[in-house]
Amino acid sequence: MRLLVTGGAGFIGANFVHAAVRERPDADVTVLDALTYAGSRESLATVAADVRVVEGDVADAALVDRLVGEADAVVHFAAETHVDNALAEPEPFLRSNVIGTFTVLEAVRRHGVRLHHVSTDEVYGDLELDGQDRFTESTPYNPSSPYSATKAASDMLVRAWVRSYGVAATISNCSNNYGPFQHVEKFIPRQITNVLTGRRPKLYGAGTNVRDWIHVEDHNRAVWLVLERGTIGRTYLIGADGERDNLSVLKDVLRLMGRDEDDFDHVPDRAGHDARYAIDSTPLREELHWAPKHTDFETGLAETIDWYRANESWWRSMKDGVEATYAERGR
Ligand code: NAD
Ligand code: TDX
Repeated sequence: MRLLVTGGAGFIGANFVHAAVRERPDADVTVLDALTYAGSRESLATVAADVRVVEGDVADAALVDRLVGEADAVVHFAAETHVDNALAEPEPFLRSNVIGTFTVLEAVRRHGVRLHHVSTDEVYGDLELDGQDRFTESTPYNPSSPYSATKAASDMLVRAWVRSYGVAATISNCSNNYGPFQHVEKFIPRQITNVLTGRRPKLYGAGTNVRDWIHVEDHNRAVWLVLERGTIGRTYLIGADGERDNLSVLKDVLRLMGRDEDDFDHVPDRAGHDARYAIDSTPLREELHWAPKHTDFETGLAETIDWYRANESWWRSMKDGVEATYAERGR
């Protein structure tokens, strides 16, 4: 299978490409990535001989048309992804997430190529903090941030292109990922690298917000299953029953790194901060027989901490700049 992976130099995309090279020798992988601040060739260094990396914008219609024309399937990860950046400057999110997805859709429509669109549970907005309900495929869209609004818009475009033009597409909406190669702007890597650089971890507000954590390898195994066996036009929710509040996750990080559990700073809360995300992934489990392999969060977190310790050269040059930006934003 000739596979075009957009955003393949980012966190989840790079892990997807690593797994494809490792486990799918029949896949011929091309990565299209703009190599923004969030993407790096270093994330693909160990598979550089096995994949073709094209540096370019997913909103570049001529380039996307050519690459899609050479592919049997597209897995579309490319997006601006950080909520705090979206709040500070939403425009790049409109361009990459909305126009970028539109550009991919037009190319797969012209060439009759299969598409899997990777999206987020944040399109559903948030749930009550102490509720028992979870997001399902039929939960109404209710995005809170400029980021999730643009992801919701991109999902709607995919649905419309399936219905109106018969594009062969599927969508997945996954919860919060953790694991290797995640940018140090994101919650878990930020706190790990804060400890490793002698800084104090930073918790937004009271830390009661709940995220539903899933290991990136479990997310990517689900993406493969949906790509190969999913029903065209359907949306699959991906989640591993990993609900935890931010304060608990932060205390886990501190404990696993040998620090006092109170050795962190409270910083001002995020605007519009979503209270709780939780995924009901029953259809994925029952119809596609997916199950997460990383079922113990603390083990996965300890392995992730080990990865950041062992791969300081991957994140070190980004760290000071990221923290300077956070400082400007008072966080
Ligand atoms: P990331 O920010 O680490 O990586 C995004 C990649 O896309 C980067 O390599 C970047 O260079 C590239 N990119 C951005 N704009 C581009 C453009 N215009 N053209 C080409 N490439 C561009 O993000 P991630 O965490 O790996 O997320 C990947 C996808 O998964 C996104 O679509 C995101 O919405 C979705 N998702 C992420 C999570 C999560 O927890 N991280 C959860 C659910 C869904
Ligand atoms: O320093 C921090 N302190 C803190 O308390 C940071 C960076 C975050 N937080 C909180 C905010 C959130 O409640 O931790 C939680 C997780 O924050 P992020 O890592 O920014 O993730 P989130 O906003 O939940 O969105 C992530 O999951 C869904 C990804 O960034 C999205 O791309 C994905 O769609």
